[in-house]
Amino acid sequence: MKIFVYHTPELTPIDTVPECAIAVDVLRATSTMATVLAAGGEAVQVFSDLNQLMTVSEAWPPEKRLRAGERGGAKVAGFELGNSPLDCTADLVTGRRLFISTTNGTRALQRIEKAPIVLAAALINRAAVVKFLLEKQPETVWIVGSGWEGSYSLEDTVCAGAIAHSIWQKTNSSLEEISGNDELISAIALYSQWENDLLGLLNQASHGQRLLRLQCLEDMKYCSQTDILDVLPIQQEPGVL
Ligand code: 3SL
Repeated sequence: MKIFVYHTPELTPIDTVPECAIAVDVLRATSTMATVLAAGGEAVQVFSDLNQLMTVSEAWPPEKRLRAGERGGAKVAGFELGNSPLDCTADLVTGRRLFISTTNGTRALQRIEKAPIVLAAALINRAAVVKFLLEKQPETVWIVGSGWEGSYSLEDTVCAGAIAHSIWQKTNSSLEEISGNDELISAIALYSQWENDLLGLLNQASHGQRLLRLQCLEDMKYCSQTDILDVLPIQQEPGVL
């Protein structure tokens, strides 16, 4: 297995797809998606465009759908939910489809949707993603950070490093065997330095700072945990996990 890390969707090659592509948006889109599916959500359907989300979700009975919209970290007016995983309780989401549009996370998923296997990963479901990769053994894997409007984000890269580090340890591989690019090695180095204080790292991150200004510390504490949800968000059809 060769693992490539891309810090943002824009950095992925345009002329090829890997066997397996993984979108990461620790703060907070992929953490929210994993939470919804673990809590009994029927599916998660992603949109970059808010109007399109409204149109498509209209076709669903109101009691079977939930609409989540986030821009700049804040909930979009008229939507039931923003992008806080802590709002996605089993009571609310069981049996319902989450229609979601966020600033960066949904864009990352759309960028990789043509890969034969598409996953959404966060720190909270890292172990489930690693287990799947070890069983499936895809030849090439991309881990794609969502970043923030085209720029690097620490929290996505540390999650890429957490996934790669676990594969590296569990397979007893050499780094050369699993490394598809230099970014993979720097992601593992970042994770190795911060694995015992991931919340501390999230607090340093620019998007972490933005969320702190929006009073989202509890979300950050939740999203900084590793391996707490045994759930594998996997694409069923383009845009639907
Ligand atoms: O950018 C995104 O997709 C969001 O996850 C950002 S936020 O954490 O909801 O602000």
